[in-house]
Amino acid sequence: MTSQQFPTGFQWGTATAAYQIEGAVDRDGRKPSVWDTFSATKGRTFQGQTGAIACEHYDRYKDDIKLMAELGVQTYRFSISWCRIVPDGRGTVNQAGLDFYRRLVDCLLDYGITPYATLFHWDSPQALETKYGSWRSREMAQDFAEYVKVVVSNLGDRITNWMTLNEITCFTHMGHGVGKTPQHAPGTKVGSKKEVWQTSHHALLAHGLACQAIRANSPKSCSIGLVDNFGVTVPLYESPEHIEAAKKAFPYHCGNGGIIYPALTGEYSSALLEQLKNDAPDIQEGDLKTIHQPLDFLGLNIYTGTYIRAADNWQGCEWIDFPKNYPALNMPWLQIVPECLYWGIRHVSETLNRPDLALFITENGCAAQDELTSQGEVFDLDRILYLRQHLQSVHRAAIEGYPILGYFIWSFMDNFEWSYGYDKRFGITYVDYKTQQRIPKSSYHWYAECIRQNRVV
Ligand code: GCO
Repeated sequence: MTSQQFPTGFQWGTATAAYQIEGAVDRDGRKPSVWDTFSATKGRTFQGQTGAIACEHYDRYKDDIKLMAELGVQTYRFSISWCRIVPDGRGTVNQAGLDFYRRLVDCLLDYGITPYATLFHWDSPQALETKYGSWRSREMAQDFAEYVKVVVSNLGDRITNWMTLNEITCFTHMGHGVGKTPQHAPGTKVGSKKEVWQTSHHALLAHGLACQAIRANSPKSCSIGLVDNFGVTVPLYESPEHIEAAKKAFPYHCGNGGIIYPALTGEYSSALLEQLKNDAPDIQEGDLKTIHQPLDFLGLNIYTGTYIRAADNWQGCEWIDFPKNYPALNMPWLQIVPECLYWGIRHVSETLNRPDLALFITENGCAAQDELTSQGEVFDLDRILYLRQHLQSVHRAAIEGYPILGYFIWSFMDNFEWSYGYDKRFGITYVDYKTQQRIPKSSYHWYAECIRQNRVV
């Protein structure tokens, strides 16, 4: 095996999400999501941009999938929009919505690309936000499970890799604020931290009920995962004491102790509960058992990390702030910490004590200042630098024997970056939003070569 060679069978993929690429928001029976409402609200997104048109993927999916096939990916992670399938959130099923995803998946399968479907990527039906405050209510968990049952019953003959939810904190903690305007939809102010934590608890319940719905309704054997953007604590120096410190810090990261712990261990971390005290969510009898469903894999959305060193304080560790000019890419939080992928993988296996759990990097990538040359090309050498270093970190975990089975670049093409609108470009394919032309960037060609050689080039 040459250097940086991945094990045979390593799966190379790419990822997108419905509201970020599809457009066609009022087509074929789809009804508004909370992101339609949020992005149409003055001041919530960059220049008031919305996903109404996005990349017109709803109409252009055949050409996009052809471009994915030319890239050489074996897998493609996309999300299914609840608002296309059950437009009112509950009740009537929209056949045209199911038909769209059936066409999309059949096109993938025709090219030999394996579909990985995320059942929820933040676009909650507005009807349920209006009816009962969406994730602020326990009802949302049951309605989500009913929607999942519809999808899996109808598409489970074609899709056998399911991810329940994408990044719970981003549509709960970032979508509900105490005394400040949230950055994400639904953009609701609530009265206490406890109410915010109750929204993520309801999302965890939804995850558990969805796992049960998939297993009960899939016409074929399938694999089920959760996708999370947990906070990766990275040892400042790779010595036993600082590695131990990074492991001690891990459960204190709120998204870790409050999301990944209940899902993978059946308990909120004691470190978090100590911090939250009366702000902890109300947990009903049986909730944790419902949440702690067996999983076939975990999806890790990791872009950066936090450096930790050992300290003789009560926690035995301390966070190290980045120096002023620390290298970052084109997002305020995108400091370059390539070891974050290696340590993220290790934390699941060791800190969470789940060496049994298959892992995928379901998102990794960066926004960059992509500019078209006069020849109509994009030499995104900064993105290649970022991706090469991060893939080397994945490679290290793979050859050390950790169960990392694949990698999905975020993202296949430039798209609607939530409150940043189209101002931030994460794609390995450039999208000219005036013409909807797709232009493969240098990173696309570089990634194609990695896939061809099954190694980091
Ligand atoms: C996320 C979302 C993606 C983002 C990407 C860049 O992880 O926040 O899953 O939808 O676009 O991560 O921020």
